[in-house]
Amino acid sequence: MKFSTSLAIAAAASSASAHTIFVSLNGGAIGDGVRVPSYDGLKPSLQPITEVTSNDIACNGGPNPTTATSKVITVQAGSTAKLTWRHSLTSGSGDVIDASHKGPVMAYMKKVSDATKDSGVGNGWFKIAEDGFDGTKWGVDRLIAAAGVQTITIPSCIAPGQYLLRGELIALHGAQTAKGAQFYMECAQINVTGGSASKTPATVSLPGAYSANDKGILFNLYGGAKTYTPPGPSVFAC
Ligand SMILES: *[C@@H]1O[C@H](CO)[C@@H](O)[C@H](O)[C@H]1NC(C)=O
Ligand SMILES: [Cu+2]
Repeated sequence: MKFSTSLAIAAAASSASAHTIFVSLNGGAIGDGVRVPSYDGLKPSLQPITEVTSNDIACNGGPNPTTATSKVITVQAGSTAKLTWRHSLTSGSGDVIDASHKGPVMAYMKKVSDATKDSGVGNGWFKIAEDGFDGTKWGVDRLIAAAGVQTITIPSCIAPGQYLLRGELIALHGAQTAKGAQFYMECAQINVTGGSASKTPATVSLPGAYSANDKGILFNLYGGAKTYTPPGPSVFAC
């Protein structure tokens, strides 16, 4: 009895602190061109964003003040980009996120005039990648198996110039109750070179694209569902 109680407390404590951060892009240094929280994510523990109507849903902030970075990372249109996720700013590749935190892993972009200054809040966002659920494994399972590296493709047909690149992971372990889904996101500052500008993506607003009752947000992870539709727009394709 005592033993199972302490186990339950340990499990609750580990899940409370078992969050995640998109810490770096394309093997760069942590926080170099990526707006990461200004503390290690452990003390105090990162707060997941749970309010989809909050401005913090765009590029984090609010309960997790982020550190500004003057770097803008050059990324070739049509190339592969690698977003590295870690439990905290000091975690190694074996500590990505608690395995209980199942859910989709996604990426969005937004064209901006100055990536170092734009808050990301408002219209202009389009989704470029989405890894949801294949009936067996979740995007988070694949992210852990890939040592925290989310691999996406920067569309070849967008206009060159500066963008915010927003990596997002939604943990659904508590999503069966309203506002129980946990949103983790950071924004990278990128300069896309070589885009053909032959297509203009339809865009959505953040906040705005999500509502608390979306099927992919108010979702029972333990209900035996074989399919899952992540929230937000469909993925932009060239
Ligand atoms: C973005 O790339 C273009 C084309 O190479 C370059 O002219 C511009 O200075 C770059 N801007 C930034 C902020 O890196
Ligand atoms: Cu967590």
